[in-house]
Amino acid sequence: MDDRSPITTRTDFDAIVVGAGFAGMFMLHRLRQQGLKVRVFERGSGVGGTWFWNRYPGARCDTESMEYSYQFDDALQQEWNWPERYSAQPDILKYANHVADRYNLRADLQFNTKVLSASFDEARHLWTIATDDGKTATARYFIMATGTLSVANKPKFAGLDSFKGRVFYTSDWPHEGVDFTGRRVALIGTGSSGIQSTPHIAEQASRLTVFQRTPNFSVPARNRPLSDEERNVTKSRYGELRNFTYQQPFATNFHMNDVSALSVSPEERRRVYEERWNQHGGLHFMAAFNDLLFNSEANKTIAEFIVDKIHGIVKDPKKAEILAPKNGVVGCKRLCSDTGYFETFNRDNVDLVDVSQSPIEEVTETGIRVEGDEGIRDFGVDDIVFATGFDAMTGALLGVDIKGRGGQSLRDKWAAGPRTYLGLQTVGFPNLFMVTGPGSPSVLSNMMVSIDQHVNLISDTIRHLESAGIVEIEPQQSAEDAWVSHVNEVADLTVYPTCNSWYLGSNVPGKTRVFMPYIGFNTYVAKCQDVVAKGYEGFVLVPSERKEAATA
Ligand code: N01
Repeated sequence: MDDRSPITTRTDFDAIVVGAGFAGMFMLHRLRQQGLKVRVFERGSGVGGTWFWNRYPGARCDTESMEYSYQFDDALQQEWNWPERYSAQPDILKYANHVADRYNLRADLQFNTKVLSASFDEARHLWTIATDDGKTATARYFIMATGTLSVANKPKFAGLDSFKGRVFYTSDWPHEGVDFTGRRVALIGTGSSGIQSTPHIAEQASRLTVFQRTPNFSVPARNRPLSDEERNVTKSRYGELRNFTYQQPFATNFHMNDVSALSVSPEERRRVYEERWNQHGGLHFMAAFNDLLFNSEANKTIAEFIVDKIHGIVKDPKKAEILAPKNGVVGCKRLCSDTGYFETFNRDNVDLVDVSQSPIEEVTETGIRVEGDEGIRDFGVDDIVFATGFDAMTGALLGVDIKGRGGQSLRDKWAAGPRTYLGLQTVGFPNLFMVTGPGSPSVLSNMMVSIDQHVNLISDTIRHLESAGIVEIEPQQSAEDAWVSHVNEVADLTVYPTCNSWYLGSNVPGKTRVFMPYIGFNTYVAKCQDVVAKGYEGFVLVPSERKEAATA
C-alpha cells in the first residue's frame, strides 16, 4: 500500500486500471508517460498478478524466459538476467517487483483493494468505480487489466466443509509455502498446475493420490540453467528477436518445421518428434509440423507418439493405461510442459485414481469418496490440493459488476458468451478497455507480447482521443458482430473446438461454450494496424460538445 492520502473526491483520475499484473503495471507506466493521472487497484498485497497468486510447488512458465519479459525498455531487458530457460514462479515475481521499483510504479498502485462495480455516466462521459473499502472514484477511462487466468474454478464437492484436514488451491497458494512431510495428500486435477506440482508434492508426502478426470498430454519442458553466453547472444540481438516474434502466429519463436506431418514417412516423423521430445521440449512440440493444429489426421501422429512415450515411461501398465489419452487431440487443451511428471507415477508412494467414469462423489471428514462400478471407495487423506483451473478469460471481467450505457450489465450482455471488437472493447461500454480480452490472441500467444501490443494500442488510442477532443470511443455493432463471427470462423479451421477446454469455457459448470481467444497474433496485429490507419475503423468516436459546436 502506498502512503498517499486515500481517495476522497470523485473524478479523481484520468484512468483507472484494475490489476497490477504485467498488463496493469505496463498500462500504468505508459499512461503516466503520456501525462495522465492514473490509479491502479489491485486486490492482492503485491504486484505480479497470476505469479503473485500461483505459488504452488513447481510453478513455472511454459514460455521461454528471454521472451516472457517486457520489451518496452531496452535498458531493462539488457540489465535483467534470467537464471533458467523457463522461469520458476519466484524468479518471475522477483522480476515483477523489480519493474515496479525501477519505474516507481508503487506510487500509483493501491493494493488490498478489490473493485466491486463500475458504472458509466453517459452525461459526463465518466466511469464511477466502487471498491471494497467503501469508496468510489471516477475516471474518463476504465481499463480492465485483470488477466485471463485469475479467477479460480473451485468445484463444489458435497461435504468439503466437513473435511478435517487442510485444503489448498494451486491458484491461491499460501505465501509461506506448505510442508507435506509425512502427509497423505490428494491432488485433484491434471492440467498444467497439477502436472507441475505432482512431482514436487510426491517428493515430500508420505502418499500422494492423484485424481484424474481427463488424461492429458504432457511433454518434457527440457528446462535448464541459462549460461551467460546464451543470455548475451540473445541480448545482442534482442530488437531483431522481438520483431520476429511480433510476426509469429503465437508471438513466440517455436522453430516451426514448415512441413505437413502427413507429407513425410513414418520414420521421418518419428525422427522429428524424437528430436522435439529430447531437445526442444515444451510447447515447441506443437511446431514439429505445420498442420498439427489444423488437420486431425496429422494431429493423430503426434498423439500416438506421446501415448507411446507414456507407456514407455510408466512401468505399471494399469497406471499407464489411465494416464494415456485415448482419441485425444494434442494441443486442443493447452499442451502441458513438465519435469518428471509421468516418471512420478513409478514412485511407490504415488497412486492414480481414474474419476472419468465415477466422479468424486463427496468429501468426507477424513478424505475423498468415489462411487462407481467398484462400489464406494474411500481414500483417507490429510490434505487436499485442488489444481482445478480457472474461470478463464471472462471470470475476472464479469467478477466486477460493470454497467454501461443505459445501465446495461456486462454480465447480461455476455450471458451467452463474450462479445467484443478485437478483444479490446464491447458495444455499450464506452471508454472501457480490456487488456488481452476475449476475442484477442491473449492465451494463444506469448502473453507478454500480447500485453505489449494491447497496452501500446490502448495508450496510443487514448493519446489520439485526448488530442482530437474525443470524449467517447466504442465499437460499432456491425464491427463487433463481424469480429465475433471471424474469431469463430478462424477457430473452426483448427482442432481447438474439438474438445472440452477452458478456451471454450467448458471446464466451468454452466458456462456457455464459446471459443474465446483469437488464433493468429501476427494477423491480429496487422488488423489492428489497419483499423488505426483507417481512422479507427469499426469504432464510433464521439467528439466533445465544445468541439462539435466549434466545427458546426
Ligand atoms: O487448469 P486446467 P490449470 N473433478 O483447467 C480438473 C496456465 N498455466 O490450472 O480436464 C475432477 O488446465 C480438470 O479435468 P478436465 C496454462 O495456460 C500455465 O492446470 O476438465 N477434476 C483438469 O484436469 C494452463 O492451461 C502454466 O476433465 C476436475 C484440471 O482440473 C492454464 O493455466 C502452469 C474437476 C484443471 O486443469 C490452466 O491450468 C499452470 C472436478 N470437478 C497453469 N474440475 C505454465 O506456464 C476440474 N477438474 C506451465
